Amino acid sequence: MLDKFRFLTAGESHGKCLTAIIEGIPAGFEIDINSINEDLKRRQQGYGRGGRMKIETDTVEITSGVRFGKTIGSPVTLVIQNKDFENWQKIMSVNPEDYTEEKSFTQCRPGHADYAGSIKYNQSDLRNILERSSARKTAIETAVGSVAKQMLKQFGIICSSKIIQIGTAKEDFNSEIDRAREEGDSLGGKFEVVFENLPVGLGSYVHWDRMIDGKIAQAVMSIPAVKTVTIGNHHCYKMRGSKYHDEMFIQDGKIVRNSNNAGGIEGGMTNGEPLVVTASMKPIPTMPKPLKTVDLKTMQECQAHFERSDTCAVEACSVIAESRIACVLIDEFLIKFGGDSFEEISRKYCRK
Ligand code: EPS
Repeated sequence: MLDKFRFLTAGESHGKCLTAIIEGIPAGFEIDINSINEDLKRRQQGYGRGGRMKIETDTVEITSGVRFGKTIGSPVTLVIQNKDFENWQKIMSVNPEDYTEEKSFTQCRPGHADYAGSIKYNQSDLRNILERSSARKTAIETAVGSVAKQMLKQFGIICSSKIIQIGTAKEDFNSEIDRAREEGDSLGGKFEVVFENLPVGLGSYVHWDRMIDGKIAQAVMSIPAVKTVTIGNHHCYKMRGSKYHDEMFIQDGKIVRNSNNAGGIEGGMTNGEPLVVTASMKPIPTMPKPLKTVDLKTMQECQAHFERSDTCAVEACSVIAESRIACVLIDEFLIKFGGDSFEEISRKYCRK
């Protein structure tokens, strides 16, 4: 989907490490590792996170593409070590001699990738599905997006996010999460991400796959557990046109609006107003109080597999969404103002 800012990630949840190679970052961009690590820390936090987050202290290592804090135009490689690998070395070994049936499982978790994944990839051990479908991989995706955010920031584009609702709670989120945890259950929720100071005209209306709202929706919807994505006012379907559309006025020689129901996008393009994206996350499917399911080996009804899980990860999800959206925005930014170096892009951007 991305054209100028492209990346691939690799790594299993309990494997040695998570890796990303980003291609297309022009030379001369300042990359601050501390700022990436700060985002990784934010992704690990939030009330309701589980045991794994007590083990990991996610930090990134940059192994290519940067010298003395600035990109040099070559691919940038990011690596996050999985501390938990120490406890899974034999189970996650690449060596066939280390094979053991211990830790394999066949009781699929409804709501997770286990069932469809096992059929698609012809795997009887559901660990082979769990390991990559786990939301653990969002750690390295957050790191990639953090680089994108830093690039956007160098042009004054900044982002923020907040939780709107956890389960049915609009205020006292923590007690809602405590109750779910005590009952061995899980919770989803809703969050909002805002990007400000975007230039007019990122994206396009000329083809369906160039509409930036479509790209953002794909980027956010593909975060594990996200089920809805909205841009702007989600009550649009029941509003009259006269109330929904954001009227335009002139103030001090500039075009201004008194509302932003469009959420910063009109005609598949940014319109200069803040980009406002809301998304909802379903409850996490891995639960201490397991759901009824089927053991794919015995074909008997049983209880779903459980090792450990988070009760709620909506706060983490909002940080991941910031990153995903940043990747789309920097890609569009480079399509419009791209060049081989930061200086070249800055010149184009100033002339906009
Ligand atoms: C996660 C790491 C995982 C889970 C969680 C997210 O670690 P582990 O499987 O070792 O507990 O805590 O992922 C899921 C619950 C899931 O179903 O995908 C992380 O780093 O965010």
